[in-house]
Amino acid sequence: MQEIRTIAVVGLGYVGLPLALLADRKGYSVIGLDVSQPKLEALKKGTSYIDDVTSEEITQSNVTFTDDFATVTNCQAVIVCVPTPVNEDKSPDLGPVKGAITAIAPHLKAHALVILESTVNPGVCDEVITPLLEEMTGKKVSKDIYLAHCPERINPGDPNWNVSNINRVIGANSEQELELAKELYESIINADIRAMASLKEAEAVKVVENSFRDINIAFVNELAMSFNKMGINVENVINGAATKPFAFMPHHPGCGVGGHCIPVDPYYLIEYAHDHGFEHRFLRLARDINEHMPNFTVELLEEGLGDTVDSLHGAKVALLGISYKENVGDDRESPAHTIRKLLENAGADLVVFDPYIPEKSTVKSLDEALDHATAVVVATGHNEFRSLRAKTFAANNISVVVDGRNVLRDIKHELQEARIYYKGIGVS
Ligand code: SAJ
Repeated sequence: MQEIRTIAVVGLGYVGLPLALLADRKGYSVIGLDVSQPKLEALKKGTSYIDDVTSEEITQSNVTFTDDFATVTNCQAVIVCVPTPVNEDKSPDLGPVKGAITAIAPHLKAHALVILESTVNPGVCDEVITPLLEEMTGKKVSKDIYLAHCPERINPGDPNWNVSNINRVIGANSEQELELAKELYESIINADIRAMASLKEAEAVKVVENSFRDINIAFVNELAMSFNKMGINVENVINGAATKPFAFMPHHPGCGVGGHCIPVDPYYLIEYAHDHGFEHRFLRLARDINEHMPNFTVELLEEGLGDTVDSLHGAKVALLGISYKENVGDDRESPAHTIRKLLENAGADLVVFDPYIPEKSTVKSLDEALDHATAVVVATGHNEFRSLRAKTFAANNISVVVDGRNVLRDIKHELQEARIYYKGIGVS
């Protein structure tokens, strides 16, 4: 078993770039591979495009950034960190993963270790990647070439948890591959690296942990819609339940579930189980509930605007937030896109503002957005929106506030005193 000195990281996004920089800091010779010229140009200029990575980290690193996949021939390990989205019909899209494996395969040396970090359903390593690698290299996986799965765990915007300190699981189909991969990650990451019994088990861990999050969010979203009818404040109830020191994990309702992980990963499990004769009714129902939340949010706005058939038509609405998550600029699968479409289709006179995504905003500032509007929908809990006060809404003649992230619930009474209609998600 050869010593690992040079590592290639394929895919330099919010997963791969921090990993490449960390491995470099740990003394490995690192090649950062990506097909995106804009990314490579930014990296070569020392400019970060990832919120959690500073430009200084890039300029101080020795990582070689390139699109030349032939450089893989110098590597003892190749870590694949490319996206695993879903298609329009929610079926898994393994295109980027297959593309990455196809690009590296011709250049892999004997006994090179390939590690997949991308989130996939159980079975992808055994049934897709292994045959592709063996066909393209003429080598036998687990014998002449090694394969392991170490699902990524990144929480963008998290000030405490990052690639250097988050526990990981690792799976492989032979002791030798498992040991090699475990040692590599233990030399890079200062956390528990848990060995699973197979590739499939490691794949299953990731889709399970993210499906767990999706169903828990769906649970509180359903509660929010129910409590909205009963006039019960769901956030107070959740926070009350969270005083129980065991067996309760608080989640919070909102206008929808976005991002590259939570709304996507359950479909990988749903599809694979379906192909094996099992229907994940519960996971599908959770997805349906979470995908309905943008509609529920728009219904709250219609109520606030008088709840007539065309109360939205011509309504001057400011949509605050495009990003799927507070204080980051990432709009993948963001529910704000669905809300925007619903409002545009209803003929609302809409402006959109997200301080983290100016290129998709229609106005340049929060002031400009509020100046235009008579109604506001908060779709992302950015700090800039959390600090809004009733007097600001009143000064802009705003009469309706729909709080899609319940981040203004503490000024609910202030708003109501200023005769401003306030509705949160399960908070009224
Ligand atoms: N959301 C809710 N209610 C909640 C929590 C989240 O509506 O109680 C919404 C968010 O607004 C967002 C979406 O769900 O639109 C996803 O939120 P997230 O906090 O799960 O953010 P992500 O997608 O960055 O999730 C990452 C995930 N990390 C990986 O998949 C590697 C996830 O596993 C983590 O659990 C999550 O970070 C985390 O713990 O914050």
